[in-house]
Amino acid sequence: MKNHINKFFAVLGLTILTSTTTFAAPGDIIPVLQILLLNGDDASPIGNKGASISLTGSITSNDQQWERLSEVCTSDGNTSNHYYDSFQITNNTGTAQKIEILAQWVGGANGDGYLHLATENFKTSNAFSTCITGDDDFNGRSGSLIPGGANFAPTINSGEVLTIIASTFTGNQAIGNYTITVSTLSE
Ligand SMILES: [Ca+2]
Ligand SMILES: [Ca+2]
Repeated sequence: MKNHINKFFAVLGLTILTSTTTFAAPGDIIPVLQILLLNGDDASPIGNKGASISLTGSITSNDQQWERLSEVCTSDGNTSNHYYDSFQITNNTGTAQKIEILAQWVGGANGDGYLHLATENFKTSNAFSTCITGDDDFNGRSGSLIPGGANFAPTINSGEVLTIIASTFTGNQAIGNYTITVSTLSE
């Protein structure tokens, strides 16, 4: 069984962690969870200049929670009860790129999302030190945009990995589906 799973992972192009290569019986749910976890660790490559990629997800009551920071990465007076998803992007274009990140919160009337960009090693425990910038509202509450307001267009260096955090304005609120578009600026 272990060999079959190893081959399955190999076909998917995923690396198996040594500590997780011991599986039990056929039909075990563990391999499925493992695929999801490993996929989550894969950073999505941004496009070349003028191109964009899309990331989709949903903020649900099953998501992790954090003390959602402000647009300038300071405390927003929140408690640690804001649901969030995180994505990693990377730059394989061979040269530094400026990017724009647009989140569209399409989950209905309660879709007041909040967008942040952080360094590769973002965790809820080091959010203050890894956060780069954020944005609450763009075009009303239906969107968030980095750069937004007085923010700057972030640079992602060649080979660098950054973390995008999709979250909410209000605590304990599952706002549903969203789409995040990461555009590589032409300038
Ligand atoms: Ca989610
Ligand atoms: Ca918002």
